[in-house]
This record gives sequence, C-alpha cells and structure tokens, in this order.
Amino acid sequence: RATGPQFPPTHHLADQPAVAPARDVDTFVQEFLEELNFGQGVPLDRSTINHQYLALASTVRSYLMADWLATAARRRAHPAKMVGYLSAEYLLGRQLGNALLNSDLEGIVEEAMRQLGIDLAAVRAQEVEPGLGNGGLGRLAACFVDSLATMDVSCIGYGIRYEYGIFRQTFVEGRQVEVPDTWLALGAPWEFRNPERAVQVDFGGSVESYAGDQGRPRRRWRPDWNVLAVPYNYMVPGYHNGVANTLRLWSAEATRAFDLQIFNHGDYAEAVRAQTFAENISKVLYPEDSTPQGKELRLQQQYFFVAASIGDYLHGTLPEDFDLARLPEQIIFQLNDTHPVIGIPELMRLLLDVHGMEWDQAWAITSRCFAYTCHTLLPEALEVWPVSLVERLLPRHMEIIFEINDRFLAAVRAQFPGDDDRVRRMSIIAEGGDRGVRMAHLATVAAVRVNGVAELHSQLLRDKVLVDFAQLWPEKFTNVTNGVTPRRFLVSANPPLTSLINDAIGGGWITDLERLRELEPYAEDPVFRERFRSAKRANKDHLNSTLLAAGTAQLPADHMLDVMVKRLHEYKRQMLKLLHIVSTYEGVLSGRVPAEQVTPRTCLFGAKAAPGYATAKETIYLINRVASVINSDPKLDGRLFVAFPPNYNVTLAQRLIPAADLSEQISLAGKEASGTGNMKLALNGALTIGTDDGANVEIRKLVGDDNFFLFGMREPEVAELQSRGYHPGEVYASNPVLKSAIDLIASGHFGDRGASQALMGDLVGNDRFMALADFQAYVDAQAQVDAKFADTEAWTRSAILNVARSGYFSSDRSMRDYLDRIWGAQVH
Ligand code: B1H
Repeated sequence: RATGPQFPPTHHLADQPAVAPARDVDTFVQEFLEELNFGQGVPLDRSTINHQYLALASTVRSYLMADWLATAARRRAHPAKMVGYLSAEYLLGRQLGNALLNSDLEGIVEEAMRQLGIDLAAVRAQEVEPGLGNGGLGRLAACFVDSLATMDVSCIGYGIRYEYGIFRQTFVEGRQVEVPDTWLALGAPWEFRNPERAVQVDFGGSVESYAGDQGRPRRRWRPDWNVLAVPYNYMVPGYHNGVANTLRLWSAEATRAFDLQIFNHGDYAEAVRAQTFAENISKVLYPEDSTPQGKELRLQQQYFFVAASIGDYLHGTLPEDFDLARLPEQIIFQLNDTHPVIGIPELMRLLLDVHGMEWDQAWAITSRCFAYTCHTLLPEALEVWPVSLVERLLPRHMEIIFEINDRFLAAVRAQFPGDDDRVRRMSIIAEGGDRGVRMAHLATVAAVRVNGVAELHSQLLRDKVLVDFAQLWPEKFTNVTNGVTPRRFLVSANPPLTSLINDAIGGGWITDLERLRELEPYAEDPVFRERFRSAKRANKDHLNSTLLAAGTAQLPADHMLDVMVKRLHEYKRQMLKLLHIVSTYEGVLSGRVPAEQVTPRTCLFGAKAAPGYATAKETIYLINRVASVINSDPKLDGRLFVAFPPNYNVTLAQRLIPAADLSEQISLAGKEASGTGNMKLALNGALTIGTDDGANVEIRKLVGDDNFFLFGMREPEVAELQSRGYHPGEVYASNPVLKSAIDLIASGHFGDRGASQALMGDLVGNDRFMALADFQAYVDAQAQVDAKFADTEAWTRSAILNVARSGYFSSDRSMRDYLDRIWGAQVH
C-alpha cells in the first residue's frame, strides 16, 4: 500500500505533478542523449542501433509516463466503473511507432534523429514486436485496449508476460521450423517491473473444514506450493488525448518461502530447480490457435494470471476499506474466451474463504462481476479441463465449481422438470469416463452477458452451441462485432492512404471512423482514383523493400496482389486457394487456358501452423513446393507468382495489408467466428473474395454486393449437406478441372510425391471443411475478380468504396457496443 513520504515534505517542488519534458526538438535531443549516455552508457559516436533504439524508446516513454501518472491521479480522484480485461494473449505489435503516433511526437522525433544523423527507419526496424498472442484473439485484445485508452475509458488489461511469445517461423526446404522468440533479449524498454505489487499465487494441497464465527462450518484451502506473480506495467496511450492506461502482464518467480522450505532440507540443487519450476509458468505462450491442448502447465498459466489480477484489483487497486458488496459497481471483468474463466471460482473463494461471506452473497456479487466473450464455434476449441487435474491443482476451486453446478442444475430442474437430458447437456461437469469441467458453461452460468464476435457467430451461439442456455436466459446473450484500431492499421500502416484521406475530408475520421463515408463521392472522381492507385503502388514498393531486406522473394510489378494472411487451419481453407492456383497453372500446362489470358497475379500467403498440427504443416510444405515450381515455370510467362514470406506477424501485417488488392476470406461458412484481417484489408482498400461467414457477412452488407465477391455455401446449406452426408470423392470425380488439379499435385509434380498423395488422399476421402464442395463456386468468383480487375477504374471505384464503408469496423465502435450492451449493464 502506498503511504507517501514518511514526514511532511517541506521542499516547494515536492507536491508538483510530474511534467513531461518540453515538446521541442532541442529538448528531445537533450533527453535522448541523456538516455543514451546515462541510460545506455555510450556516447553517440560509439552507439549501436540497439543503443539508439533503447534510448529513443526510453525517451518517448518518459513523455508517456507523465500522461500515465496524470491519468492514474485523475482516475483516483473521480473513480468510475473500471474494465478489467482478462486475456491470456495480447498480440501487441511494435510499440515505438504506436507511441510516437499516439503521443504526437512523430514530427519532433524525425527532426531530432535527422539532426543527430540517426536513421529513424533503421532504429524502428530494430524493435522486436512483443508477440504475446497467437492470432486474431490476441490482436483483438490489443486493439481493444488501444480503443479504450483513446476513448478515455478506465481499464486495466491483465495478461501474462511470456518470456517467449509466438515462435518465429522459418522455412527449411519448404517445411516450417519453429525458432524460439527471444523478444526480450535485446532489452525491454517499454515495460516497468513493479515488484512491490507482486502477488502470491497458491497451488495444490487440500481443503479442510473448521468452525468459523459462531461455530459456523467453513472450508479453507491448505495449498502446498506457490509462486510469486510479479507485475510488469506497459503504458497504453490514447490517440492525442493525454491518456495512458495500463496493461499489466504477470511474470512468475519463485517465492522466498518456496526456496527456503527446500533450502532448509539442505538441498541447494533442488532449490535452484524449484526456481526454474516457478519461472516455467510464464515461460512460453502455447502456440495453439483455436485448439487448446489440455496441458497442466496451461491451466497453471491461466490460474496464475487470473488469481494475480483479481488479487491485484481487490487488494491493491480498490481502497482498503471498500465494501465488497458494491464490487459490481466498480469493476467488470471481461473474459476473453474461456482462458480466464477460472477467475469465477477464484472470486467466489476470496469472498467466501477470505472475506467470510455466505454463499448467496458471494454469488450475488460474483455473478455480476464477469462478462464472457466466446470466440469460436469449433467444438474442439471449447476448453474442458479434467476434473482430476483441477482437483489436484486447485482443490478448493473444484469444490466451488461443483457447488455452483449443483445450485445451477437445481434451477434448471425446477424450470424444466423431468428433462434429464437437458440437465446433462447443460451441466458444467461433463460426465462419463473422464469427467471434465466445461469452461464455457461455467462462464455462461456466471456471466452477466455472453457475447459472440460477429452477428452470424452470436446467432449460431444462441441457436446451436449454447442453445439451452439461451432458452433459459435469452437476455444474457448479445453480440458485439469485432473491430480493429484505425490508428495502427490505417494511420500507422498506410501513410499514403492516410494523407490522401486527410486531404479529402480532414483528420476527424481517425477517432470517428464512420466519417470515412465522406469519401464516397470521391470514388467517382478520376483524379482521386489515380491518386488512390498511386498510394497502393507506393505501399507495394514499400512492401517489396521490406521483403528484400528480409531476404524473401520480390513481388513482380503490375500484378494483382492477392493475399491470404491468417493462421494455417483446415477450416480457413488455405487448401482451397491452393487448388485454385494449381488449377490455373494446370490449365496453362494442359493448353486449356492460353497463358496470355491469365490475369497477372501474385498470390501471397502468410500463416503459422501450430507445431503439433500435422495437416497444417503439410499444407505449408505443399504451398512452398507449389510456389517454387510455379515461380520458375516459363510457360506461365510470369503471370502467376506465389509468395510465402515466413513469420507472418503484426509487423509484416502492417506492411502487407496496405499493399493488398484482393483479400481472401474463404473459410467454410459457420466456422470462422469473425475474422479481423478481413476488416483490416477492406479498410485499406482491398476487395474481398469471401464466403458468407463471420464478419464477412457484415462487411458485404456494408460495402455492397457490387464491391464484394461472394461465393460458396451458406451456413444452413453446410449444415444440411453435413447431415445429408458429404462425399468429397463424388465432387472430385465429377469436376474435371478440380480432378486435374488434385491429380497434378498427387502425381508429385510439385515434389515429394508421398506427402502430396497423403494430403490429397485426405482431401478426396474426408475433406472435413468441404473445400471441394465450394471449389467450383470459388473458381467462378475468381473469374469475376479477373474480369473486374481488368477494368481498372471500376476496380478502384470499388476499392475506394470499401474504405469509405468500413468505418463500422473500428474497435472504437466495438468498445462503444461493449459499454452499451455489457459493461453498463445493470442486471438481475
Ligand atoms: C479465435 C481462438 C483461440 N477463436 C484457443 N478462438 C487458443 C482459441 O491458445 N488457445 O488455446 C487461442 C485462440 N481464437 C479467433 O478470435 C477466431 O478464430 C476469429 O474468427 C476471431 O476473429 C478472433 C477474435 O475474435
């Protein structure tokens, strides 16, 4: 707890608020040199780029720090309900550019670095992005905290400071090889460690009964080991508003008690091993997107960060004498998927066992403090923890979960007497040989609101995945369509388009993205259209120079840039796109299509596969082999090019998305919860070829059918085909173009015949995500893409309209919706 000075201060400066250094070039240079000399310990002429990067980051950080202190002071003086965003992932991307943009220091820093003879672009390139997330879910969390700061909403983002983030992807002879992401190795200038706010987190042991006040029987946890959660703060600056919120990431360390216990046994080596054991908890991000592995360490990670966060809030952030009955007025914990759901029994435990409340009161509080966002529909993605594991790691929590379930099921039975099947379906505990805790059910029972992440997804949640719950509590269910921050993904990533827009309609759109609508009339202006194309060209050149620096293939000039960037997953159907590429190639090889009729296109993939996901890795290997054959076959006359730069991440996304012409969003309808890359690409003027899935539905509705290439089965047709019985072999046999493409791959034309045959065999035999069923529709839609691309003016008009009509997809709007539909909700 903060106490301030031990004696009343007498110095006249003591009660001055912290002020940032002056915002002029000379002051900045002075501050920078001070950081370089006294922070890094080098003179300018002996400094490396890394010294310069660290000194620059620290200098910028001190400007932000004044905002951060002022924001915290203001929030203390005028307490408002706070959002505690609980997320196991934050895929932040580089910090320097964002900090410069949001704090409006870009101009000063450019000039300061110029006068010091420092190449700012090289210094920016030195930053290794914090990749503390897998994909869309982690990036969404990063966009949300950006928007909340920009909207001056009180929020702490809580998460884990993984020592190793998402792996760095390399290709070795076309195969993905994962390399550890050592993002902290060259220094971590954006964080500050806050050891005095460390929280002890307990594990294991048993539960005992004892007599409480007036002899009341009570339960208490006797854990047998613990670790220390040490917070690292990151500042989250709002855009040009002087606000800086906090992102608090927890790192695991051994507690002293923990070592001492072992030291007392006199085993030094064992004590050091214990240290390592504790540190392992925050060591590495599990690189699984969508398909959680039921690993014990992962449950440890989840409980570790959630217990630390709730403890930090209750015992560190709230005033000491706070009446916990009023907790729901002060905080809403937003659960980013099921990963933090163990926080529900944790809050119950604190209220019951530590604060001595009775069950009903504790539940009345807990069930108003959480809201749950579901990010998936795939059954294999819904987390179920074995009861035996939860019992061993968190015995008191397991008891509490059983009690929540008993009371909940009693209510279900009362509402639906005799409906045992319903009770079984809804139970938080999955019965059967290996009993499991269904985390999505626990979340749904306790949450004030449950939301999906796009309209279609929320509807499918209500109608299918959580239908029993929606019947019981229809008012609990809502939708908030995802969004993306226009600061990072338009202003920062796409300066040419940003200045074009600013010239046309001014800069108000940056915090009010619907104002991009004002661009609509410019779609009819040929001069504007030419300037729009020249912005795209500039972005393509910039992308090319980035690829060159990374040692990857250069993109041919004057091609349509067709991009599919997202995690590699069968449901996303990278294979469908590959089949289109191969069939175009096969058409030329076989003479079915003259090469000069092929639209010059570069198909660019960016995708990481989960290291244990064999089919995904085989798909990457095949894409790389197809690329190397196609790119060097003269019969194609340079008209088709396949690029697969390794290690797609936020940094590369910021380069790539602004350069794209065509956005591939081709998941099987009903499988992609939302997608957010789809939004970023549309916002940067790419046209979408896509299925009626996730947020594509809303993108198409907004940009209009003329500016979107829709194809494929709709979700109800998919469900219908599934229940009728899907036979990919019949599709294969009846479509000669498709058959030729598959046969060409299986023949070993692209090398490794064995691997090719296995993959094609699975496709023709199983095709879990119905790529073959949608193949013809996809090829037909691609023909429409080609036709439109040939009409440059029509294409540009549509591209401009995509930008003008994508304002809805700002994460500022998403935050408004969470505030209106969830966080403000006074419920029960
Ligand atoms: C999304 C995940 C996810 N949905 C488990 N689910 C993970 C599940 O580490 N794990 O175990 C990690 C991630 N990620 C994505 O969320 C959806 O697939 C996208 O459609 C959506 O746009 C994104 C943000 O809502």
